[in-house]
Amino acid sequence: MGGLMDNLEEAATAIKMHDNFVLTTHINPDGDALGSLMGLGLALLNAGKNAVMIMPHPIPVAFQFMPGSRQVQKTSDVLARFDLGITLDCTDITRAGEEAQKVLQRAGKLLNIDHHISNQYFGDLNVVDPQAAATGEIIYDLLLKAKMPVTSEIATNLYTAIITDTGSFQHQNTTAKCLRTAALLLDCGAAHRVVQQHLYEQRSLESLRLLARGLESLSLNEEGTVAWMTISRDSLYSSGAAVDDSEGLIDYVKSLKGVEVGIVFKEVNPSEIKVSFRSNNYLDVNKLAAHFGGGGHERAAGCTINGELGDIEQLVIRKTEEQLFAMNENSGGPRK
Ligand SMILES: [Mn+2]
Repeated sequence: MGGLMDNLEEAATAIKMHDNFVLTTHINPDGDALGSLMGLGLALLNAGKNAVMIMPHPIPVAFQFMPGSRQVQKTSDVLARFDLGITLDCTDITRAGEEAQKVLQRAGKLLNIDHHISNQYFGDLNVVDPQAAATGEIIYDLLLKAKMPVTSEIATNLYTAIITDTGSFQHQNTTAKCLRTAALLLDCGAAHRVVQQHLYEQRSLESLRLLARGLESLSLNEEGTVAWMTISRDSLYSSGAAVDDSEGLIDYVKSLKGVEVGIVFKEVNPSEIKVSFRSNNYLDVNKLAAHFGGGGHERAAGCTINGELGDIEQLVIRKTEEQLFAMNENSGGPRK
């Protein structure tokens, strides 16, 4: 097994020794998923290796500015065998999607690089650091360890990874180390303004209309500790927005004064509700989401539940209040 640093060393050795890689990340990718994928992918390509980056769906438009996004191939088009498969930001192998799973299982060895506390250690080699703010932060350390140059393109990818997973350095996972890594990435030529512009200044009118609908639905429990927002099929329709446009709405929910847990209920399909959780100070929402078959981090997690929107809202809010109450009982009052 070995410690985390041993595993980083071993991963660096594996990367130097092999020449034929396939890399992927989780479905519904975020900035960290794609930044880690393309950050590591480009580094391997720059080193003259064969590195195939695969995803089951096209890169979301919002992330197409990221260097290397046009080199990512459709998973179903890739039939070759590889020496080393690498998953990035995936808690378990199913997160990569069914097709990618087949490609990865054909590879000689599997390297799992992630920072989720709920990671399942499914690789032959696992580099899992829950202290890392983003998987991209681990990739930076790995490139350093493998003595592979961090070009401005790679830096922009890894910087995007850190920016998105820390909510622009607002979340609790913003450590001194993560800020130092971000600073080093700027030294390497990461395009700070380009990243900010593409991530936060390209909103569509539809997505802002969806925000308005979402804010209208904002509710608060009696104690004022749990707030939630509901994105129904109707609100998606009437705003003309896509499900992707609801990304980031949860930050508004948890910004409400006095709230410990923010929840967003999204009716992604009829009777299929995606639930996102954020906590501000003390509730472990990874545990809360795990109760419903999901997971993530202590302060940010999610799950998908099948059933009627209204029923699921009630169920989840009751469970959230229960866990909050249990914590407050144990500590003799709300922790600050
Ligand atoms: Mn991540």
